[in-house]
Amino acid sequence: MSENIQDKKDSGLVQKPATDQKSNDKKPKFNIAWVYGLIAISLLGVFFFQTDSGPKEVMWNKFEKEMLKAGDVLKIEVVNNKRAEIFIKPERLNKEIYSDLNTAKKNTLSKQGPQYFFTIGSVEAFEKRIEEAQQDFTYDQKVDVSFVERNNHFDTIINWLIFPLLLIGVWLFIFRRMAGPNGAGGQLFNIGKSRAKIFDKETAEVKVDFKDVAGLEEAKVEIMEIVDFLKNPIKYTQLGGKIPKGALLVGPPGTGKTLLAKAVAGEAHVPFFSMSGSDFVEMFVGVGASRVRDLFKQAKEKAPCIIFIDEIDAIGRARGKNPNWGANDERENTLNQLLTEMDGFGTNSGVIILAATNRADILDRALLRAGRFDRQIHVELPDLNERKDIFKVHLRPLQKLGTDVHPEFLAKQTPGFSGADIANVTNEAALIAARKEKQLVEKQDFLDAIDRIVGGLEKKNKIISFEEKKTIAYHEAGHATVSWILEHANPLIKVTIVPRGQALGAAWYLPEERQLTTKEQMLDEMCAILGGRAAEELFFGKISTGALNDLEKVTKQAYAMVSYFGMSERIGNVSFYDSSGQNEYSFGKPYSEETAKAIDEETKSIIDKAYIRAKELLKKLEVQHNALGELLLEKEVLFSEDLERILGPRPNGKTPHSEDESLNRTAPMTEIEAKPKVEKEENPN
Ligand code: NHX
Ligand code: ZN
Repeated sequence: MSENIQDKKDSGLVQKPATDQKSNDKKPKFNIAWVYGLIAISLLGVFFFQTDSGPKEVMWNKFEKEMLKAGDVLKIEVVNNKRAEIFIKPERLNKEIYSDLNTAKKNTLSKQGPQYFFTIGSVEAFEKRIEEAQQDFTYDQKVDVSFVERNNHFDTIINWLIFPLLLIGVWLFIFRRMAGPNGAGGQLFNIGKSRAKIFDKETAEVKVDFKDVAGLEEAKVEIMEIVDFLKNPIKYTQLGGKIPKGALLVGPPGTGKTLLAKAVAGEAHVPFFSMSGSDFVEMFVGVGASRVRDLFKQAKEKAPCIIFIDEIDAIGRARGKNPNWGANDERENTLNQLLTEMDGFGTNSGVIILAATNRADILDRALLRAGRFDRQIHVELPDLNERKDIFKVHLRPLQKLGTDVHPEFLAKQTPGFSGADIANVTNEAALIAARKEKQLVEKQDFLDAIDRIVGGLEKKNKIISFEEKKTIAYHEAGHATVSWILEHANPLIKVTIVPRGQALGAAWYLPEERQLTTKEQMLDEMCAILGGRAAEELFFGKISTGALNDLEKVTKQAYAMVSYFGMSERIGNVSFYDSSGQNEYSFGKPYSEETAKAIDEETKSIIDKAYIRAKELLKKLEVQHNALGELLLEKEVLFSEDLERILGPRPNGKTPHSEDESLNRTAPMTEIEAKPKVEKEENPN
């Protein structure tokens, strides 16, 4: 019996995975009410029947003295040799002693009786007692005693119906509870089922279409083709072409891979199974593979359709070379099953698999070979124009925008931002404007939002001593000075000594958007980064831990120059970069000890040279640098205008404000108005 019910439930789940979630949300509630109702009704019934209906129990003595000897008894029926039921003569019922029979019974039931009963030990003893009690009675007065066999319907019902029903109810209740979406048992019962969410015509949850995807023009073209494959496959197959099985969306986080997939779902009007790679993974062995199987089974039933696996790297990571490494066995089984399933159906079966990852390089090669994820669609960080479009999309929901907000300007201010970052910027800007009790979201709010997202929260109340403050100011002034006069360094927008995130101060650059970086650009950049520590050393004679982030950046860059980009003469045009990612499990380095030493030395030499250069530049510009540092201490934020005033125009003329009229800001910004309290307290003079 239990198996049947479970089977039914399971098959229901198989057929309707999409509504699974919803129905499970509602059903248990219904069930709880139902079961509770059942219990309540049966309890009530028991209570009602046993107390209100049927005869009242009476003690032998009372019966003998007050009823039998008084001649009130009409007859006695012994039921099943257990229970003696007493029928009182109707005409005697209005006697005082019968007034405890309740009124309802006096009127109807009790007229016929039995009104009383008592339980007898044995038939023999009962007969003897009755006989003794009626000793003095005449023959006519003697009471009839009849024996009846009676099936107690009530007991029968209780025994055969209500208790099993109750049991089933309780059992069902527990079962549902366990199988529900939150119950531990739910996972147990459905462990091998795929966790895919399905979106199709009935579930109008996906409202994204290609119109909502800004930027990503090339990716859209590619993916639209896939939609077309599904919509009219004949167009492609009649020429003998085969419809591809899958496409891999590759790109950094936040660039809209999932959005693109959702747009496909919204556009294709075919069922769309969505699932994350990590959904396959469970601690039980074989579950991942079973889920893959189930997913494909469901998909094939609904073909044509799309399967979308987000974060496929969770299962698609390259399999280890050494099979005894263990630990990853389960993941490998899942991957193997996926590979098999992708090969298992014919090319034209109408199931197209989309997968998204931000690390295509670590995926197993077998997954990427022709016939599986044939095509890779690269979803890159948006460029200037794409960011502009994305801003336009995200500015739409903002109700009131200041007249000074232009998508072009915002796009220029956000190099390297992903679509998700831009969404974050617009949202943050609206929140900042609301915090300032403004009626409009203005340019300044957007700039503050960008700063916040890049640098983290401003910490104006951080306790910083004057000595530290000065070190920070000179450090930042060092960055500013060096980057200003170096031809290839990134243009500086502003420097600040307002703590933000984990940084105590920062120099803000607006990196040029370029595809290639020359050696000169790298060297100049490193020089500018080292300008901070150089200034500390030169003008304080002390260096601090503050340069940690700077040194980290520089070291990585120098190391990359030597070992990846072939930019050191001693190492030569050699690169140890591994774009295939296939050597992840081999620990040793792909070069000899001597080369390792040479790389280290070259890296150090590059950094040393850049540092010396930075120091020389700063020595030459000591006056300007110190002026900058003092001004920074005073104003806390300096913009490129201030820098130009002190340092003169930049050598290549590339200053952000001269390039872009709209970047001219009306200093001072809010930061200056609210100076940290600490400074005043600690330095009253
Ligand atoms: C800290 N951060 O964590 C402070 C808050 C010149 C003042 N101690 O280069 O902010 O000092 O141009 C353990 C030990 C980060 C953890 C030392 C984490 C040092 C940023 C570096 C400004 N701007 N550096 C910069 C900065 C810092 C850091 C650490 C740590 C500096 C500098 C961090
Ligand atoms: Zn620094």
